[in-house]
Amino acid sequence: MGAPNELSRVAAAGGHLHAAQETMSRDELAAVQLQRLRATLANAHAHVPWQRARLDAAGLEPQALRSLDDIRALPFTTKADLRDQYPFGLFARPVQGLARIHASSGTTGKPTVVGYTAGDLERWAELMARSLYCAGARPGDIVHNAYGYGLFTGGLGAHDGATRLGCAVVPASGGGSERQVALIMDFHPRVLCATPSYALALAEVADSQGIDLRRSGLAIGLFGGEPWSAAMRAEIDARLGLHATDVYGLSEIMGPGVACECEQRDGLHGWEDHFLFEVIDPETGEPAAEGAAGELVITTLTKEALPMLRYRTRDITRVARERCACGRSHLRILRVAGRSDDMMIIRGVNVYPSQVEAVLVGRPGIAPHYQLVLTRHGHLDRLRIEVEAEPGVPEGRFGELAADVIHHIKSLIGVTAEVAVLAPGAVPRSQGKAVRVRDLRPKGA
Ligand code: DLL
Repeated sequence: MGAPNELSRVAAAGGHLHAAQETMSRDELAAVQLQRLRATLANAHAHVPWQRARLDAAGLEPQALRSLDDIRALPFTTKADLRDQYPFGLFARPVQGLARIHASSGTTGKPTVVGYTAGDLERWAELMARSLYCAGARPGDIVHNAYGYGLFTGGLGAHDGATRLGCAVVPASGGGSERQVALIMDFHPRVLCATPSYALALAEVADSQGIDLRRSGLAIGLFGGEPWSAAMRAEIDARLGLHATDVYGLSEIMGPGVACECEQRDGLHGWEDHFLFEVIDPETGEPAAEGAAGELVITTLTKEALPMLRYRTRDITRVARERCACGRSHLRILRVAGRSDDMMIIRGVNVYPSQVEAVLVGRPGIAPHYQLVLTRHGHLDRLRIEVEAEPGVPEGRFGELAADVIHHIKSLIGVTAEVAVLAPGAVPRSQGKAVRVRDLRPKGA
């Protein structure tokens, strides 16, 4: 098992792909941001009637913008706005001038549609290459890309970034896990890109075939697209023998590569020369106190086709602005705990799925596969946790394991949950983003 050596190799690698941009002083960054914000507002004002109306109503004259804070006069943009303007109403370029269109299906109604000019794709590839490098990938690496290809931005986003960095990409996409494991063992990629839940699904398939992925030569993982806990990271590090790093992004803003961890793994560097980040109190819309948790709001600074102004991500996080030990000056987005949409309220206690995950993963006898089932009884919501026993645990012990999980959920999160320990393989596996919550509560109640 080469994990410790690999870790020191990653730590020793250091360096930055775009050193001038990644290490500039915060004052320089702010100056770049202000100039780009003016250009972005001008682009939106000139080409998107919906944005022009909002900018005019807010009295924001793009070229007269004096400080980054002036943008607070502008109302937020939400997913609903994108849906209302379906499909191309927020585009600042005619569709004929675009190079690519992506869409996310979402759970309700119309998909969210996003467009890119050739220049937007260039910058996305650069930022994803920067992210890969930041995580420890290097030109010449083989990158096994198990993000889904298609309308989802994960596959093509990681693909273009790895190509830009000078890597050889294996465009595996999601699914066909046995074949993926075989390819990983035969090709010896140094880098794996996948959702964290799919990385774990690959480890499980390898285990069931008696294959040890720690011997594959994988050194670095770039995992994102869904929330994952520190406990899940430890599990993935151990089972795949690599250094699992967190990468964040969303299609409305660009796709993967909006932010990425460096070898310190202490928050994700949000690329501030291309995005303006705010953290707000989701209730009031006011800025959260410095360092406090809140909803991440992002404004694009270099997007041509789809300039986004104050987009409410629904992602709950905190940011740190001190310079990181890696030398990068760009702020760090601390692990995204979850989306405000995914927050459950169980007898008055706010709970995110990732908090439950942190309790489950690594618990003796329990496998890291779970789903949360929400039901309503009278006026109260109830939480049922479906989790699997590790292979080899006799069924006679399931009751005792369930009692242990109930106890730890109560003492660590403060909620009472029902727990069902199921046989190995009973929880559906993901090929992309895992479905963590099954909400069986009556709609509209
Ligand atoms: O998931 C883009 C992406 C692909 C990012 C691959 C990273 C890797 P969407 O499908 O639009 O785009 O979903 C975006 O996924 O608002 C978060 O709620 C969640 N998300 C993405 N990355 C992370 C992460 C892609 N590292 C939504 N941690 C976002 C937690 C994440 N949540």
